[in-house]
Amino acid sequence: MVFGERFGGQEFLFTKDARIRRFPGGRRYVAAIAAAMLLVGACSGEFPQSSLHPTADFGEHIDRLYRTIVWWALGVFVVVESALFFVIVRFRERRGSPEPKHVHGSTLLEVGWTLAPAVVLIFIAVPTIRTIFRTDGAPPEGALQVEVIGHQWWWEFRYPTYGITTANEMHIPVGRPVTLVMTSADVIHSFWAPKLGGKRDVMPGRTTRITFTPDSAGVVFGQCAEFCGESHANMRLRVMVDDTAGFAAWAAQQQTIPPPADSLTGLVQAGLQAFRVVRDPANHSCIACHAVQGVSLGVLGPNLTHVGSRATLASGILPNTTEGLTRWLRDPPSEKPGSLMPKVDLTDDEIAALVAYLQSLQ
Ligand SMILES: [Cu+2]
Repeated sequence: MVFGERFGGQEFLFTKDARIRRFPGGRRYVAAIAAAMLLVGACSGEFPQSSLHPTADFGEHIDRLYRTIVWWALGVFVVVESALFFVIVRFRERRGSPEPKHVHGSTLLEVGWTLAPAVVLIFIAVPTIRTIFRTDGAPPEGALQVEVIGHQWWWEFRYPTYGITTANEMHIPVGRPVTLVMTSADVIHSFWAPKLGGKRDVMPGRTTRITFTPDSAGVVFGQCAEFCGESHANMRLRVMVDDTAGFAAWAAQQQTIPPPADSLTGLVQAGLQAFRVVRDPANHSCIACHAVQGVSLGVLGPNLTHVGSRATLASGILPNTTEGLTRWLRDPPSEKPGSLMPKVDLTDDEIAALVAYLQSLQ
């Protein structure tokens, strides 16, 4: 930490070892740090992620614990700063005052400043441990199970009881306990939708869980919270908390089977053909990585059987519109650095046809 300060008409830097040297523009540094902090504080924008207004029981437990700790921290701050202020004023050097008496060792003080933090830590540890057990228990009966698989850089969501596989947008019903059973296909990720609670690491070869009950409908934004490579920051997710009827309607729609290939016509049929083409020399093809029920079985990329019903693309970084799809198909790695989906030479006609086909997959 540096502090620029006027001293005898000059600005100085107070270094860690308390030596003072001239430091032109010190105040500008302080102003720049303050501005950067304000800027970071305003970063939520169109993708707000805050744990301060939880909408599930898990989030509320964390929020309550957080507030408890803030009050303890505030108490410690007031006591320590008051003592410091008192000492600074009471024992300041006065003109002509003799050197104060030097003391060494005080059993009372030493026992006091060992015991006081220990007592504070106990008052923090007890609710913390209670919260850990409360948020890590077995899922209640009747909980909706969703399998979460982290990939570089997108989220796969499977609903084993409904036979649904989707990506990046998880739908859950309000008021029903949900248990996420999570693992990773590659490296360590971390699932975090701050308003719901969490977070939990998502690891290859291991299963972790989060259980929560959402208490209000709406969209909850989330994000991978463990650095997992080049596009870690682009690994977003959305949790759509639907009312009971809305969730049932969504699930029913996701269970529909796309119309058979030979019933498609026009641009949509052309799009299906482009989707199936294997392109030399690199042998790239959509069907190698993506599944569409009745068309392809690829598992490396998101399941596209109902891609047209999703609000966003590419793990939530692009809107699922004609423009968004076109941008994505034209050059995926420029939209999402490191994307495993390569840039493929597609003509404008092929892109338009692919867009029409993908949008037809409702
Ligand atoms: Cu990540």
